Amino acid sequence: MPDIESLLKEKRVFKPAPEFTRQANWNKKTIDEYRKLAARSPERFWAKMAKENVSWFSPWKKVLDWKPPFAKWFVGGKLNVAYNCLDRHLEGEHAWRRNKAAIIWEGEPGDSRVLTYGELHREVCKFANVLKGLGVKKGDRVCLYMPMVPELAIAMLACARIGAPHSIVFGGFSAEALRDRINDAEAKVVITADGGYRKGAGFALKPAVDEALDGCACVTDVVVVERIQNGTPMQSGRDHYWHELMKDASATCAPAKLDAEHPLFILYTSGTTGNPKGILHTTGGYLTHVTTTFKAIFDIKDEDVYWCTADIGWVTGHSYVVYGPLANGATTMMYEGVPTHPGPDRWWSLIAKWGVSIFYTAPTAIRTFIRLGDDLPKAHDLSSLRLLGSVGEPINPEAWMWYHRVIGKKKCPIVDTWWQTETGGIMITPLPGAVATTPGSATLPFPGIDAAIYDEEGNEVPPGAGGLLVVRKPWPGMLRGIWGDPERYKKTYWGTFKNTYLAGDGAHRDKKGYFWIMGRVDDVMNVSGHRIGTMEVESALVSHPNVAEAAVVGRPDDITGTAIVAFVTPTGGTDAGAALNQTLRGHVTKEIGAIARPAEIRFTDALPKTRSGKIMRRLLRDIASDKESTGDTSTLEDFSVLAQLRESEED
Ligand code: 7RM
Repeated sequence: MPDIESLLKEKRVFKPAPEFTRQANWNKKTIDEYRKLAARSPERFWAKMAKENVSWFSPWKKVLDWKPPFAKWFVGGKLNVAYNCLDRHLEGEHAWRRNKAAIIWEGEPGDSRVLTYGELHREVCKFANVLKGLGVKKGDRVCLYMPMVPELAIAMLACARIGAPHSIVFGGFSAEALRDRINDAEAKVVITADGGYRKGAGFALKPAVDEALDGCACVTDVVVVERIQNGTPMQSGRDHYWHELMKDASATCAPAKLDAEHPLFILYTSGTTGNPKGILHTTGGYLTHVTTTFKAIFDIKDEDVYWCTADIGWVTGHSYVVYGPLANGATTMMYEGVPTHPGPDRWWSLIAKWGVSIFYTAPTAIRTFIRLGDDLPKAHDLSSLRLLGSVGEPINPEAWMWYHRVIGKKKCPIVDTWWQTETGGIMITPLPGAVATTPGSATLPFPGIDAAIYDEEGNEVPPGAGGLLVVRKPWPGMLRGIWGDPERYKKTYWGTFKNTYLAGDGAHRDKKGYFWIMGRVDDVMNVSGHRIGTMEVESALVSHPNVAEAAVVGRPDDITGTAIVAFVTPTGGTDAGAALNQTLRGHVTKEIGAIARPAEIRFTDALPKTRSGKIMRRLLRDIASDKESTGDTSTLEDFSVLAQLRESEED
């Protein structure tokens, strides 16, 4: 990993400003105390957090039941996530929040909606009754395939209210990808929309659901939010409009008293095989983790307007657009469309318009804006900002400095937060009132998180050395399994080191103990902060009749972090030209979605393989990024393949 060298030279240190520290939710003293407590007993620390930050119907009997690799947190405790996100802000000392904005939503065309806690509670109760009316019972799975509209958050909370785990499928996924996920989770009901707005035009979403449901026997009903009014075909008996079902729904719905380990959601994420994994999260531990981290890391106050730009279809949207902010009674903003419509300054105008004070986004977006120039943000009043966050991939020091200087005007702390779909919430992060930051480092583990870096033998590496990022103790937000596949769960995350969670990222630690995350070490690519398995794209490619064999690798890209490069061997007699190239890109889009479409396809007669027939991806990665292969090629079966591949570059 040559990048380690350049990153390690990064020496700039930004200390928390005293004015920030003075007002921080967690000041230095609190954090010292918490770190001490958590070091002695993570369980006692998390129990304290669960008590302080979450409301329970009945207390737990045991904080942690750890039978590696299966954890149960707050055993015997009863609670409800929707109650924590809504009802408790309408009662007691916080009753005034009834008329506080819970969600500020803006559509791409410029329409907007502000839902107060009182209104959101009402909508959620009504939709929970709608779900019940459709026969959804506690434990039944509900699939959400929606654009970024308030109804998405309402549907999530309604599911949580009645104990029906949701499985959200990002609206950019294709009908095929949706079908696989509906079937894997055996969802009973699908919530969708006729479409949404993107790049200045309406796009249809419902036809993908119709196509997906062609191969799904488990789904009985589809609820359709009318967003773009495109008169989408409705199947009578199966499809219902949201607004029609809501018309007569009662606004009274008691929150189900759910077990702390009751499933809250499944979220599919890419792994090293072609099949995405259904990551399972449960109720009490997850809520404790996201509520606590949100309060401490984003320093949320009642006066703040918080905006996380992630789509709710990814875990960042689950934990830090919806559950973390609402459980804290915060105002959370949602924006429907692309950052560049109607102009490339839309995001900055949104910050100025709504007075956003806390802003959480991804390095790929920051790099895009750097390229668009400083004039765009400078033309808007960004003085409401007081804290910035980054997530999704390593942030390069140049992007960090630009974010600090041009967006934060050198006065906003930046929290570079490392975590994963599997971890549920943030794991490694600065605490803005207490931890000095250095561009490119996510700094230190959150209290109660025992992160370390191991070599291949499972020994902790010395400072400065690279290795594998692991977590040595269970934590409340950790995944509870892979839906329907306990063996894969054991093998993927716990099969390398004894009783230790393997994150799949390479990292190293500097002399201060700060963590520097270097990116994936497995066959997972991180494209614009989104995880895509090389195998997924390969399976999509080989499912096309003109493809004999395919190998997919990532190539470093200035904007998206990684660009997808596919090496394809066409079947005999196929003309490997521009037409096939276009066809295959379209094919991958259809099978998975546009996010997985290769940036480049190279045709070749053969792929480099070992004598045992394994594709040598390391070589392909070098070729894709135009690097000399310096590594060992002694196991390569046919050397002429290499020369040929180097010549396969597109014009
Ligand atoms: C939250 C999220 C997880 C993968 C993870 C890393 C990478 C995320 C950072 C980061 C360096 C960060 N969930 N990653 N955050 N790398 N610094 N602050 O992104 O499941 O979709 O992806 O993303 O490789 O393993 S995710």
